[in-house]
Amino acid sequence: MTIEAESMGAPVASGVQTIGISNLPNQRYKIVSERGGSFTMMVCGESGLGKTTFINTLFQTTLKHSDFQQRRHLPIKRTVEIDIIRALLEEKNFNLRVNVIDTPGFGDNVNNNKSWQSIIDFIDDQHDSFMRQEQQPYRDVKFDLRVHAVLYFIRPTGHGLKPLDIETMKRISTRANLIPVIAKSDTLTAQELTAFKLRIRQVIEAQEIRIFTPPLERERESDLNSNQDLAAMEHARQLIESMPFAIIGSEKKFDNGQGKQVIGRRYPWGVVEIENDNHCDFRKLRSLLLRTNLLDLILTTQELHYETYRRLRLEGNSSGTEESNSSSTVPLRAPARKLSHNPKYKEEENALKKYFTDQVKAEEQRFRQWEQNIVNERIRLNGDLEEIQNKVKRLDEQVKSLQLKKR
Ligand SMILES: Nc1nc2c(ncn2[C@@H]2O[C@H](COP(=O)(O)OP(=O)(O)OP(=O)(O)O)[C@@H](O)[C@H]2O)c(=O)[nH]1
Ligand SMILES: [Mg+2]
Repeated sequence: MTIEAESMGAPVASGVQTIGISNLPNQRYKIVSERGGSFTMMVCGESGLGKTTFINTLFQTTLKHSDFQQRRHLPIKRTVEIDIIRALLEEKNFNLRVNVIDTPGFGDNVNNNKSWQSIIDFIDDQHDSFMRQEQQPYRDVKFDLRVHAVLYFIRPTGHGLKPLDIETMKRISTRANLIPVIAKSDTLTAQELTAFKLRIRQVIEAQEIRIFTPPLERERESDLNSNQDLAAMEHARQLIESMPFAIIGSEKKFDNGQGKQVIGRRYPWGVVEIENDNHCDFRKLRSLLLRTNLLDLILTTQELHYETYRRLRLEGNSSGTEESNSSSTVPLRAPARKLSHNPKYKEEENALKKYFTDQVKAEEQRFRQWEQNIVNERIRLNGDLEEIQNKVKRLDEQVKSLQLKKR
């Protein structure tokens, strides 16, 4: 099913629910808007875990008026091919283009070997396409669908992770920001969920799978703003404690028993509310994706995942490593843990960070200058306006005196 929530030129969510993009600290806001304000996420995992439903739920709770509204009444069918859903979130003149990549579920086949291949190929292809565009003499990149976050849906078995989950997550985590989520968490009790989360975290650690973790401290000096920073840190801690996020998806609204219509799932004993933190982690996940860690996700994709891809591709090419002619082939990568312990890599990471901080400072300086120019221009225009108004006044008086003389 394709839902094109974007209507050309027309803001689709103007003035509706505040999702908080414009609340990002100024600097981060600026960088995001400078980079085109585009965010791409992907959902993947076994079939029937509610991936498509989740996308609809996410859009339903952030977009209120759009052609998405009409299309969402279409019945959800099994996803059979990679599907790109676009939406435009607008808030206080800040536009964020959101692309969500829906993927066909895997795991149904007797032989699930390599069922992750199309997902991995998609992620690699986007890096590859970006790299090619960057290599052009005029590097105004037109098409960028690099995946900033991959939500990996885990079946709510209560037991643990399957080898297929582990295999797939490992591959994703070396290429993109991986965010594991527990699907259909309404099917587990609170105790089961807590134990399940713990078990998953243990497996992730034991298998050395690198998952995206909200940074607890801001590394950039300019982000340090005591109170705001403390609150952000506390929020990040809460997010980390909740991982892997337990989510529930639904497109239906029910009365929550207190006369309020809420998106949820109805059971004989009551309604499970999707936007209730006591019922699931949907709000936390949404906040991480579209608000608090939007920039972290975009920047790590650029600085870590894309740069690693680029470096490996270039190294692979120059050393004449045999590659298949498929552009989707990516050189083998070192496991995440090894990467982060490699001093050479660390050096590179630090250099990148420094480069980024310098860029931000330069940008800020440019912005301030620009702001000052605008202020000066306004003062000049106001002066001009006053002069013109005086002229009009004088001419008015002349007309009046001429009219008097005529009489
Ligand atoms: N209990 C429960 N059911 C859900 C939830 N989310 C989706 N479902 C149901 O699960 C079924 C499959 O949902 P889909 O959204 O099509 O799942 P999918 O992961 O996109 O499936 P594929 O496209 O085959 O990969 C539907 O009947 C949904 O109503 C949830 O959070 N809890
Ligand atoms: Mg689907």
